[in-house]
Amino acid sequence: MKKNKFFIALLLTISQSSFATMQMDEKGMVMNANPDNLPKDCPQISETVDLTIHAGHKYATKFNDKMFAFDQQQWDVKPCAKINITFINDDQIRHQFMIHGLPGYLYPDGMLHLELYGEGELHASLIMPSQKKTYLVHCELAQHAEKGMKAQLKVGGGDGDLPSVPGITSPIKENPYLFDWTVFKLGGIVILFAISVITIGGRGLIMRYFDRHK
Ligand SMILES: [Cu+2]
Repeated sequence: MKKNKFFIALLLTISQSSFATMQMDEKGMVMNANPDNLPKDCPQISETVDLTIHAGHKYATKFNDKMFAFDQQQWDVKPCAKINITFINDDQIRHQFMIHGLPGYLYPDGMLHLELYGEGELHASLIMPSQKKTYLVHCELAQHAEKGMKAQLKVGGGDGDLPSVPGITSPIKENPYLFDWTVFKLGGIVILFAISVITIGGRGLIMRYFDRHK
């Protein structure tokens, strides 16, 4: 009996320590929220920003060929800003709000992860570092980012735009499912040129060989 209690206590301690930054219920989960710890490079919090972010199919209708989107594709905060996020999923399906590239000593895997299994609302806070940087925000579910659920969070104006952010930057490839004929044409010209060089050169070599062995 005593042994069992000890093991249960031990298991609880282990599970609580390894999931210390994870909250989960039947509606969704929050991983790596950080409302309190200042990044090393921040002497203090510069501003507190309340951000309400919606996710859903209806926000994609303004974009061509998109299925899912956040209601905004870009946010801009000051260096060392504290952001209080309210994440609302307007769809009946799962959506995530993930920020990547955060400092690993505060955010395991450099990531803040919010996820709602269906319609609902979640809250999480984080504190951004001081450097000017553009952070990738997306939903990591299969094909959701490709279908439009991608955005960027800029700190201090950011350090450029990310590719394939709907309405902001063009995709790296217009449509990955279509064959890119321009590459084929360019490649074809190069191959034709190579073949002609080889055959002309080769013929010259053969002729020289026969000349020598007449
Ligand atoms: Cu999604």
